[in-house]
Amino acid sequence: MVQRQSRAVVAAVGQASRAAWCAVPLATLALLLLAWLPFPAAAEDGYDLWLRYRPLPAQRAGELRARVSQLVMPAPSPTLAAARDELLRAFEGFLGRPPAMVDAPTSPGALLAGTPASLPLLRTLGLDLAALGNEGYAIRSLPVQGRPATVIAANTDLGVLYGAFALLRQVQTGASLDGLDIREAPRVKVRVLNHWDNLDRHVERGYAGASIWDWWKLPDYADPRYTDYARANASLGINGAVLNNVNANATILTPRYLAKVRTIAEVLRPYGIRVYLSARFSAPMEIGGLQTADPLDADVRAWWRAKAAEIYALIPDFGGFLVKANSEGQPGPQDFGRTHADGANMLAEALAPHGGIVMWRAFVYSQHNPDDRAKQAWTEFKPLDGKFRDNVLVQVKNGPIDFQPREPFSPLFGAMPGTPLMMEFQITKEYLGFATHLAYLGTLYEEVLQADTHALGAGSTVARVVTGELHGHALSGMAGVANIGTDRDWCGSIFDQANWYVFGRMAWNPDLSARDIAGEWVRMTFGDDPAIVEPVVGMMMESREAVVDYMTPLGLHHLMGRGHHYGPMPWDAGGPRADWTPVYYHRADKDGIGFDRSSKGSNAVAQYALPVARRFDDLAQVPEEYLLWFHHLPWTHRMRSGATLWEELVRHYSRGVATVARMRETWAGLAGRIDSQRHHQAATFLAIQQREAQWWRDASIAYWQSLNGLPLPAGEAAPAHPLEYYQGLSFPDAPGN
Ligand code: GCV
Repeated sequence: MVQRQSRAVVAAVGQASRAAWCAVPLATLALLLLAWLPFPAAAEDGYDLWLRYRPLPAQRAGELRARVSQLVMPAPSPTLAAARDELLRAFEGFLGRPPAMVDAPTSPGALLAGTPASLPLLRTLGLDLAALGNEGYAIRSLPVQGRPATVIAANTDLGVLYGAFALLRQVQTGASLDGLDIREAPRVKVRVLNHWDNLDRHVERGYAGASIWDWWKLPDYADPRYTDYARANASLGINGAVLNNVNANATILTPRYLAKVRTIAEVLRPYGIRVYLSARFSAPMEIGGLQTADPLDADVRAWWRAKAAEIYALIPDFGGFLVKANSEGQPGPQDFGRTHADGANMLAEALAPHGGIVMWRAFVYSQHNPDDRAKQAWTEFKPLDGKFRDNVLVQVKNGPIDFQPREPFSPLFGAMPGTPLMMEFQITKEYLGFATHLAYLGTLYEEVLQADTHALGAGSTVARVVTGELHGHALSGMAGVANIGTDRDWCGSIFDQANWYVFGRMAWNPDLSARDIAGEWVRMTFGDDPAIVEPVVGMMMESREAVVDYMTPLGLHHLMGRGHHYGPMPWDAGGPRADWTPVYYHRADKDGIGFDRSSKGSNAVAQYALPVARRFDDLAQVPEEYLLWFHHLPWTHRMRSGATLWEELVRHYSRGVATVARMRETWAGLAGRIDSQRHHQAATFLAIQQREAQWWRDASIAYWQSLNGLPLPAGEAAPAHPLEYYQGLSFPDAPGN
């Protein structure tokens, strides 16, 4: 909040000068002056996220001032007002004072922003806005009335807001504002955060404090944080928020709570963010007094139609419902002998007259089904392809199990040409070390989005399924399970802000590169000093692979602690469900390790298109990063390196720990270049990560050795403790559970 302080100081100086400023004691003036001076290494708490707008160095400030000396931007709508406020706030931050507001350019260096309706002058400039649609924007450097100017133009107010943030990103990332010719439109229609926030403010799998939705104070009081949340999302193009947990409480659909939801919707609306709710399938019974929630029952259908009408009367731009049904104990249509399509279509029918959509989750598996859990979503949903109404998106997790550090892409992508499939990524790091491990998820998202499903031949990437381009769907979507809470830095750590950021950028354009986005984020978050940018981007780019190495190398998965999912517990065979135990997934014994999903095993490979199925099935072709996901192999299996599987496994564990040690050193070397508060936080968390990476390595190796009795490869250190030590650890306070 350094920026806010300096704005306050500016105001204070202004007031002082209007009064008898000469009467102000010299010491006070000196203090005011000191507070005004930009100190690059001043402590920052991370609240401003990537929208920091800190003062630019003199030369760049001079260049920018010449480019943006005036702002021509009528703002007849709340969205345009939000865009204008953001530009003024940012340029005041960059330059110490905002550009002059004028009705028409009177000197070189004007910035014009608007739609042809809000700023008719734009109509004279010959801009072609046709292809930009409802959310796109153009940013051009061009002469206006004979003077060099910069123009942000769009068909809609929201497009202007997105364009304003895009222009600011240019400044923040050190790009020149000369010769701009940018045209952007999102490739995915519904770009939405999923909050797993309960009504008691506990966040399921949340590691950043409590829910930001303060249900108690709502509807009367809207925390100013909601506006900053909206700004951050709009800066990325995120246009929706599901406010409550998919493990839903029907109470959210009662009038008392809908009034609260309306207040949030009103704050988010100017920023183009629609609110959605997770709907509990049995709500008609729980809050509606009906005897059934059967989706084919006339009374149930009427209840949902009335509920939709009630919601839209309060929130005319309500987005729709997200539903987790018949999964992990949640009620659903199968409780009444109906299919997922029956359930989704009933809700879709209720929402359709109002323009709402249903996001129906395919994260469905049952402990009563003896088949491989990885196969169950495909088995359930593939036969329903083409049976959903056209305002239904089926929301599919990126992999077939559950947000593991690495999974192959879900075989549903590409397998349901008649149904728009929405991607569900997890931003919160349930399985990647919570908020205290640095794991930049851009590389994970990119790996999944660029995977080739071969559904319609080579080049049928998951990204093209998700955008709807592959199978020609107009409706498309990407969801990210939010990592946001009441922590001052929003995400539980500075580096976790990058995961919110990269999700939003890739939801806008799934073909953006993880490295480029990391570069953007670092420049916006820590400044564009190459001595910072290069090493920090380097750390981020290797960080997720490090986590895979020390937690779940070579295709292993689901080895974490029961319930809270903290730390290693590969020996666990207890608990309520076999398909929640690590032993179900690794199947290790004295002879070998891995889940046989090949054609000789569960045949999960057959759920992929033929070229992919063949590659995963064939030991000679399967990428080694998925080896033990698809194959059960002897510990002595020869890897492509010539080492045995056991030797290679141990190497991966050690490599993961070594990478974290290197990241930690790199970060330590940046002390003094990054403000002390954020540097200290990340340094402390990297120390935790190094300790826990070692723990994962040692506990895992100790357990595998207890099964295979093999010696460690030469040069590899023995685990620090015997297996019993690791097995005796317990963490009743681990968060997010
Ligand atoms: C919201 C995993 C998580 C659960 C989560 C579930 C889901 O099982 O551990 O906390 O529940 O996924 O995505 O529905």
